[in-house]
Amino acid sequence: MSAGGASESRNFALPKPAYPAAPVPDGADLEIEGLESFFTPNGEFYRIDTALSVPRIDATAWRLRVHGEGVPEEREYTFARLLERDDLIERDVTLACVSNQVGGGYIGNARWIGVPLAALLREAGVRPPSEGGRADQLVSRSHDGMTIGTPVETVMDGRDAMLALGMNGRPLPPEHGFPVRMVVPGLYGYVSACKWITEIELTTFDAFDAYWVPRGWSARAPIKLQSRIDTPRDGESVGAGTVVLAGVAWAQHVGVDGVQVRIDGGEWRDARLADEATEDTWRQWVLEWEDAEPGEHTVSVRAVGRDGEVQTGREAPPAPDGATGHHTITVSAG
Ligand SMILES: Nc1nc2c(c(=O)[nH]1)N[C@H]1C(S)=C(S)[C@@H](COP(=O)(O)O)O[C@H]1N2
Ligand SMILES: [Mo]
Repeated sequence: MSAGGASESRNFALPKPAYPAAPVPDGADLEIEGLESFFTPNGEFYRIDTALSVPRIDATAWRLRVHGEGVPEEREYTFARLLERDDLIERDVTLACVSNQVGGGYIGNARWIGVPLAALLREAGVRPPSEGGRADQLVSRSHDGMTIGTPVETVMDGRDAMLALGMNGRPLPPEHGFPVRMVVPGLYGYVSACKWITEIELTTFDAFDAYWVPRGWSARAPIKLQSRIDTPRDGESVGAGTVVLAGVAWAQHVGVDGVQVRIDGGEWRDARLADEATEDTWRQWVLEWEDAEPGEHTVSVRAVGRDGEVQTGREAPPAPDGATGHHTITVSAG
């Protein structure tokens, strides 16, 4: 970036990451009409904010404080100091909201550039509980007063938890947390993805409840194995004969190893999976349903995780820790 006030606005060049993302295989995006694209454009990415208006932050005045249990001396970082680090990572990560209904759109995939959070915490003296650290909760505070609690062990277990500075090749849009937000693969946004972050406090889950916890949501919330049918749409009329069924499945930080589709309560059939980008990203799937008879049909989908988990059909609402059940649609053929 150039000196002075360039970062007040979002008109600065993102730094080159020391560790670029692995190339996405051509076959990761099936490019089927009606199927959401592998990368979600910034302008279409879902938004969840409690703030009534989007915070506008002057990046030159922005500071990040890191303090608390196990941090011998409080640290303070400027935006310029984060940008000039030599350990920036670039990673593709699919973010998901705990309040997403089965089949819903509160999920998106982006290419993020950021500071590896575990490295920054280690510099500050933090050790995870497995290495004797007493703080088991990292509390992020934002410019707009949000608090988000994340397990210290999780952000330091080797996954690509980061303080993101860039989203899909651009500085973070104001709506998505400019100048800096957190991203942790595998955890729902309300327990990981603090936007407009200004403070990280090391504490314990016993000592502090983050914003959503007294409001009925779990303090710890890994993303649940889920899948969605994107096309056809629920209630759509399709021609009889061959119908292309396609959608996405996700199991962040585990990986998706299978997707199965069931028509009219019959046998589960294996869908074809798109190539995998990383285990932290969603995976597209497609099934050509060749013998669609005229009339009404139901179509359901389920995913299989790399750990062998088969997505449950048991229906649960989003609260307290994420919806479950099979996305099921009705289509009429003929
Ligand atoms: N400051 C702040 N950070 C926040 C939130 C918020 O309301 N305020 N919402 C959280 C929730 S619930 C989710 S799912 C993600 C959504 O990020 P996005 O709006 O960029 O998609 O941000 C998280 N970070
Ligand atoms: Mo969320």
